[in-house]
Amino acid sequence: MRTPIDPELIARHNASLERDLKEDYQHLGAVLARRGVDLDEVTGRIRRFAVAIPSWGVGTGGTRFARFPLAGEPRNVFEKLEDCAVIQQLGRATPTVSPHFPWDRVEDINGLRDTARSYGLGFDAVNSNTFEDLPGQLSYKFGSLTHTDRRVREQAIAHNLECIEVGKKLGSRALTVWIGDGGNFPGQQDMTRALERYLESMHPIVAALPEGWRAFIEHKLYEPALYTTVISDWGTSFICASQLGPNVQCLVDLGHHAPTTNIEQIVARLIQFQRLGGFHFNDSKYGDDDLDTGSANPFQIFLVFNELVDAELRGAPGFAPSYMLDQSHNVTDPIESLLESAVALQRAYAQALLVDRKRLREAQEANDALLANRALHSAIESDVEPAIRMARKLNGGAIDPVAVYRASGYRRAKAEQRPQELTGKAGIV
Ligand code: RM4
Ligand code: MN
Ligand code: MN
Repeated sequence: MRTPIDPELIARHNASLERDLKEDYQHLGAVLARRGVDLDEVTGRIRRFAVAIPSWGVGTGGTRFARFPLAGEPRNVFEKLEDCAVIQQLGRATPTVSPHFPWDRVEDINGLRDTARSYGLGFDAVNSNTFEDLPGQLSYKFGSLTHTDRRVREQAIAHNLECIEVGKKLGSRALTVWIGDGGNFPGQQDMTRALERYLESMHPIVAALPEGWRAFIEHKLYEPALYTTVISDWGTSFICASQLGPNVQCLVDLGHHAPTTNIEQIVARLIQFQRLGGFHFNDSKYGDDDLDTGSANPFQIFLVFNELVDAELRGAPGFAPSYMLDQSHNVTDPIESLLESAVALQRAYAQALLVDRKRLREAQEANDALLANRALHSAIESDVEPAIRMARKLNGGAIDPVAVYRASGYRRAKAEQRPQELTGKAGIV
């Protein structure tokens, strides 16, 4: 297997941290044993936790105003895979990549699959893109799957079918459909007819899904359309999934709701009715900010994981969400951000595993709001870092991945090997 970071460097760093880790781990084990929790069991679950890297996330993002490229950032999907391999080699929580087409389009799809394999990587959901124009195509300026012009709808359907074909070759098992369709002015779009056209367009896409595949419908409140958005909320997403078939589920992007929305409640509902397809994890303060997961509001991620762990432990029927990140890194090295984001998810997961669910249930049944709330808070008060570090070490990664990454000089080397062309292009990703 190809290892972009020198394994010797990881081993040396780990050797210098091993003693402290052992002590910290033993201490945490003793603390948790007093509460009846088996630390090794928690560590085992963390070891099996996995989240996909978005291929678009390893490049530097930007805002509507400017993009400040990072020297040595990837210039094509093969270089993106190399960066994803670094993240996986050090962090061991991100064994798959979620590709985006046409951004990642290549002639040799089998070559792409083999390159991923050579790094020990696989592919998660394939993302279609009908929110941008390509030269020589009909324009998506006024929509794609819901466009008033049948020819534009057909073009958008054909693109999704192509994504499925590519995904089959890559070993993916899901298609994520996010459309930017909507309107900027009251009256611009007939809301009912737009949704009818969406369903009509989605039927042939769903019909083309191979056995065992799922389609994920990703909703988003607004942007790029600023007055109406066709798939604006989880209600619309849920209705469409129900209309389209059992293999169509909802994808929750953490940044795609109004600021005060109770996202964990949406998650609970989708689990209850077997429509939770997956996540695009990120963090935000105002809107679809695409900040690093857990960097601004880690409690939100914990509350989502509290629902996920509850479903996992009780074996909720049909519960198999696909975990993916969807972030835009404007001021950090994307590799470092993605490493830290995967850890933030492991932390939320580990903390949710520590919730005393029996005590929580008893408090809920007795309407003891204070004790019920305390059951959640005592879980996040525990320092689970030793469990996360131990899981990473046991999985063959670095105890301190960012320190090893910085010491490796990877980005400096890439800056020489990957000279950039300055495009001056602004953009969200
Ligand atoms: C959208 C949405 C999609 C992603 C694009 C790049 O806001 O989150 O998931 O594919 O951005
Ligand atoms: Mn997303
Ligand atoms: Mn988004």
